[in-house]
Amino acid sequence: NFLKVHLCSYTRVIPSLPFSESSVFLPGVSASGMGLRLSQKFVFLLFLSGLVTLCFGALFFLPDSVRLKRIFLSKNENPAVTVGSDNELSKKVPGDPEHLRAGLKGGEGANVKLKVSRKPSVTHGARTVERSVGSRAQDERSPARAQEPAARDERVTSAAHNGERASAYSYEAFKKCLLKPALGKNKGTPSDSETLQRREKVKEMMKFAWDNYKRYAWGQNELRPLTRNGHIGNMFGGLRGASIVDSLDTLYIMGLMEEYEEAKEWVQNNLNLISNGEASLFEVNIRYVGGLLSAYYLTGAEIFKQKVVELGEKLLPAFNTPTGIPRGVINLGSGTSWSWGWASAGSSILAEFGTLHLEFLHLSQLSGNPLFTEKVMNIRKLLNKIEKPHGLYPNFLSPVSGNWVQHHVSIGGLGDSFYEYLIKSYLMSDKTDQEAKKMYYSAMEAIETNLVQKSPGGLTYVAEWRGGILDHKMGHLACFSGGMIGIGADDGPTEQRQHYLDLAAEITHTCHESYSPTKLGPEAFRFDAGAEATATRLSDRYYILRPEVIESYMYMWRLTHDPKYRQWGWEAVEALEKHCRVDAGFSGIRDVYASTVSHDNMQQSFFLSETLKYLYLLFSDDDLLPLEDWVFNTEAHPLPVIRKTCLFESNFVL
Ligand code: DMJ
Repeated sequence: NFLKVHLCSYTRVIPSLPFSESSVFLPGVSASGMGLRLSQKFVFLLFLSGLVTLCFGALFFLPDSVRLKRIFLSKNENPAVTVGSDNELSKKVPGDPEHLRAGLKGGEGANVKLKVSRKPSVTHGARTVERSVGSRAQDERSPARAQEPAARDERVTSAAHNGERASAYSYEAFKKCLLKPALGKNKGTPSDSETLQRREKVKEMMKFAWDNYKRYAWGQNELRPLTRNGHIGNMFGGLRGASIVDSLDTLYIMGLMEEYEEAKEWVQNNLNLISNGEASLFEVNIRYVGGLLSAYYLTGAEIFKQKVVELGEKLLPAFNTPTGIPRGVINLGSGTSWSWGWASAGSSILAEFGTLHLEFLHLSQLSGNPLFTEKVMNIRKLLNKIEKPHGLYPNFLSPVSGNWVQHHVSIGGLGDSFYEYLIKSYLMSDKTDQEAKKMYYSAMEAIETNLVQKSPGGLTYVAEWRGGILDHKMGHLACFSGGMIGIGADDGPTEQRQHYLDLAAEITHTCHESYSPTKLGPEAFRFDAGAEATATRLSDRYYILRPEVIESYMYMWRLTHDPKYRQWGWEAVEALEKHCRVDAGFSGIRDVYASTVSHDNMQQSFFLSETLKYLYLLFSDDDLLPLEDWVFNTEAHPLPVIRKTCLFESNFVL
């Protein structure tokens, strides 16, 4: 009994051992073990060592959360498989063929079921998240996936280190490295009166949305315009003021200076980063980190830099996984992280861990701490090396094994901004990041070969791919791809440049086609069973003030100056005014095909950050945030191109 209980002390293991109680004791041997013959002692020791080996081996099959496993195995777990970070650059990549053989093989053949909810909700409608209405990520998470906060890298919080390096950062040097003034010669004021009037209208919409948020929901995350109260939600881990942080740069660009000052003051006095809630790493990064970074770069106000570096450090523990691929949810206080409960087999989501690169590079830039860059370069390295089915990147990857978990590929929800960040990483590096460039154009080639389709009515669209089978649908989220393919056209292979620009225009046209008859578009539209860019399911007909179609109009306008894009943008302004403006703000609508509008009572923060900003830029001259100097993160926060040589010459310490 002693042997059974103490050598194999984890009770769940005992019943599964291949020994019966009597077989623990050898025949002819007294229980005390005294007076044994030498051969009996040898057999006994042999048996004992076999038992110990068996118990140790069994540890590998225990869930990660079992304390015994963490005690015995945790020390080796992280360093052994983290690629390229914390001096582990030379270690083995879990995605290489050797690991693929040993690891959890995912894909079509794997016995894993996709649990992603297809219900509409997405109150914080990220491109990456499809989840059921009102679901709480922390309720859905699988408890077995809970991770202990791994030991914090001492470089993370070393104030002395950051202080010393950060003080070397010179805002003045940065400004000298811009090719043009950020706000243009005349703040982008267009010369023709009609465009100017349209721009003024958009500015008025921003002021209206802001004033109502301020009046009814100040300090909370979003405004509920029908009930005239605030919404906090569960995406930001106890952080507040999402609409404020998301609006800083829009207010500043539009010259709403009083409002900008109020927002800045709130950040200074009320943005409390000491929070213990569970946050979406992706959402906090794109809205808060992105919002604070661009506010800093546009204004030079130190408070934004200070806050963003502090917040960035709180996100780092999410990367403490066997592969360094972060999990989707993090407790900002304890650093504990989880995978989303709805994500297939505890996987991380491509568009979530693939949408950190731009912000994290800037965090290193501002703090002087290379750790941020190392973390995202590690993700890049793994993705670059892993085998890709038909050259495509599936949406689910295990942060433990580094293998794909499901072969669902989409340029819309769950995949989208990963592709966006590849081309934007290249552009933001002053076109020096050749790896990002190569990965982007190879991914584009695979997408064109496998996903891009022409409908019977002649519309070009990007279908979704489920283990080789096409789903002929496009999400509203996927409509950002018109703009993305457009900005990437010029740097593609010479013979492909015009082709990419044409493809961008065709996709943007298709997305415009989906905007009817209200002139607002559904969440998803189909191209089968006679459908041509229309939603066939009632549950796909909602519009939550999303920006993606307008985002593509803005880029296509800048690239082609075809007046139709401004015209289409104006149609959207009129439709927003007609269907989404209510007495106390703007609201999403439940059915874009209904003659009587039903509102969803939510003014999303991305409406202020993206939809209205892209509209404003569409009606501005191109020198307002010129694309030679700025890339927009996926929440439309402008981040400057990093010109290393120039910064170095201007005495900026990298
Ligand atoms: C925004 O938060 C970002 O654009 C994100 O990448 C996807 N979805 C929303 C807007 O639709």
